[in-house]
Amino acid sequence: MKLYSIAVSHPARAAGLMLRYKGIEHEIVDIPPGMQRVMLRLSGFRGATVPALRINGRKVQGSLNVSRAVEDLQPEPHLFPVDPEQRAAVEEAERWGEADLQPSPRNMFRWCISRDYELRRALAKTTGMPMPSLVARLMKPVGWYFARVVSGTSDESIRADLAALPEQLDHVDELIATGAIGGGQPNAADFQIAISVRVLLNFPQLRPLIESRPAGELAMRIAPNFGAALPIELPTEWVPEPVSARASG
Ligand SMILES: N[C@@H](CCC(=O)N[C@@H](CS)C(=O)NCC(=O)O)C(=O)O
Repeated sequence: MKLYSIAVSHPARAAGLMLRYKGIEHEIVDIPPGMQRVMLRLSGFRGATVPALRINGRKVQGSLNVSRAVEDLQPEPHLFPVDPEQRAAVEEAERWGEADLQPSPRNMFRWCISRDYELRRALAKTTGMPMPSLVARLMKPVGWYFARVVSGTSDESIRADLAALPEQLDHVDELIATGAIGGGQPNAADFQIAISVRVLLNFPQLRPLIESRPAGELAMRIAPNFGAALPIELPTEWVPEPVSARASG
């Protein structure tokens, strides 16, 4: 089995963690950031995104499809509860995680990458690319393309994503409180949601909003090692205050 990934991709890491949880042997093919469209096409995939999984010749793309494909392949340990009501809650949480939460860190990261040479250099370095300074210069138009054309970000959209973040984190905490996620055995929604929260912990300005919440603890439990803080700088005035600061006025 081959998992096509990008080192900094959170849904790709979620896929890798699910495979590891199931004990399914797999090879990880790490694609350099920005090269995924070309590499995936050359590898026979139709879609442009990671995670992309090749299982005995079958091609599966998208983290929601991956969780189901690996569950079919090897049911134990379960990623989806057997009880229909619990399963529905997990599926709903997973869908929310994929559609609502997952794009936030990606959009913010791409918007910052398109504007910030130092961040592009840091990304090139962490992902082991040769000549990071040159790559950072050459990748400027690529960064712009992903930020503007692929992700459709703008100043307004990033400001709105940041404003929505506290509510999204509240929702993660609620899902933990209701038991849909955060139980003793991780399910598909745990992997989907925790990895997005985990990647947000790598944004130095957002870490204080997250780390003391149940959401932050879950993220560190599911994915203790995922990347490292990168010099991501969001406009300070757009960054929401942590809950404790809001509560004390
Ligand atoms: N929501 C999908 C999308 C994943 C996605 O957008 N992956 C990004 C990396 S985090 C990617 O490969 N993007 C490449 C592109 O849009 O060209 C999933 O959960 O699999």
